[in-house]
Amino acid sequence: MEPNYLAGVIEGFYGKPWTQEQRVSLLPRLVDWGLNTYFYCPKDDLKHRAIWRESYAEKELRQLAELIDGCGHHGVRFIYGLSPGLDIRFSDEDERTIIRQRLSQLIGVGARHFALLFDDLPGSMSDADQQAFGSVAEAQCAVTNEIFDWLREQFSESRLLFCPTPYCDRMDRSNLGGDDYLDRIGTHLKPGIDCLWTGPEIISQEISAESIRQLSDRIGRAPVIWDNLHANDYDLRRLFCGPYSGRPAETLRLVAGVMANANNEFGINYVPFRTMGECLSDPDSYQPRAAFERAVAAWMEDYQPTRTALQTEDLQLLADCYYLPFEEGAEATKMFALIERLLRSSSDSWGGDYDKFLAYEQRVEAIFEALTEIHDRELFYAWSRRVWELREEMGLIKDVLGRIKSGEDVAAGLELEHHLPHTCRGGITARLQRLIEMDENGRFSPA
Ligand code: GDL
Repeated sequence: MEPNYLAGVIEGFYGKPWTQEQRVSLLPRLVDWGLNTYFYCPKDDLKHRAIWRESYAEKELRQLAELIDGCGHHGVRFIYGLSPGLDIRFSDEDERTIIRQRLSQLIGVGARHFALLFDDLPGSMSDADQQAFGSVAEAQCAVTNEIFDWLREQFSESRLLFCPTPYCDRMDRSNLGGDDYLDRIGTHLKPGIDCLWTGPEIISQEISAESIRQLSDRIGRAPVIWDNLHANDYDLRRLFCGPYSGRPAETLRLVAGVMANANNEFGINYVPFRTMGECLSDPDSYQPRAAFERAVAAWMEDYQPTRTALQTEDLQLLADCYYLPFEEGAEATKMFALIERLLRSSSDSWGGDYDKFLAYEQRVEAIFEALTEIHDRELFYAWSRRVWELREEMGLIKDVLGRIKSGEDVAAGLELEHHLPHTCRGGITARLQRLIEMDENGRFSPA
């Protein structure tokens, strides 16, 4: 991988940003994993987006300075992202001055690379801006180009990244940002500015080389992939610790970089980042499952026990249960199929499957117990509510299967000793979810 290829991590999710300690601890690992960039743009750092005009207070700035120094020390490129799109007045000169002031504050503590992000916006602008620029794309380009020139006058090597308003094929098809948005970017955005892109979807299962070729023709440059494969801010129940996958070697050669937006839960990103590093270092021979198994084994270093040790195969089962957006890992797939079979068949035909289920149930229970005792409390907290829920469901299934096995008629509904009415699967959101059914293909209908 040549050094200008942006390979790294984006802290770019909605929700609670990582702590300073977590970010600093990430840097040497990035280097170990062959990654070279850390991109700071947490949506809920107020000064990144909601109140983007306000400079950092001294204490906040000191922390960023420490992080930038840390990046310098480890040879990791630091990129600072600003999202002025919610309410910027493109035609107002003062607004550009404010952007320069905001970036200058960071330049003052060592930042050299920046991004202007225009994602997750309505895609329209004021009448005054419409008159001045004619289109959202041209307005965004005018501001970004001006900042680019200003930056390059000071630092000839600075990178400036731009996130378009339609940042995946689906958004482009729905005409977000107006007619010919991406073609206008191709015409008006200065060469040398990088353009971010998430693929066919916001969360893309696959990113084909052909889709990148078509996009590059339109935007007049090779995009940098903003990869949301392991981001989990959109579904509170999930964690993703499956291997980096779905980006063929040819795709990776056609882009100017790949950066992964991450799980909110910092500690859960070990396998995603490590496998991405492995994939980018040698995309032709990369094997996701083998890389995953190696990464899980290495991840055991984070699970130092106080009492009972977690076993590697148990961590792998857990990681299989919280794998990728579009698939469970091998062992979780097997476990689910087993449970489905048991619940949908008569107990006469269960054979040895019931005992296999009981073994899984006990394993989940034991995994939860072992997790509660690890030294790294943040890592335990990252897992705890999800694994608690998994354990609860496994326990509930055990109760139900036990009653079926003893010949009880369960069709009328069971009252279960361990699950008092209204003390599980409760709350307004869960009730709302029950009003709308979702089928296997993710299609919705009223229940
Ligand atoms: C998005 C947001 C990102 C968020 C992700 C997953 C981009 C460019 N922006 O739309 O902040 O974490 O989806 O929900 O991806």
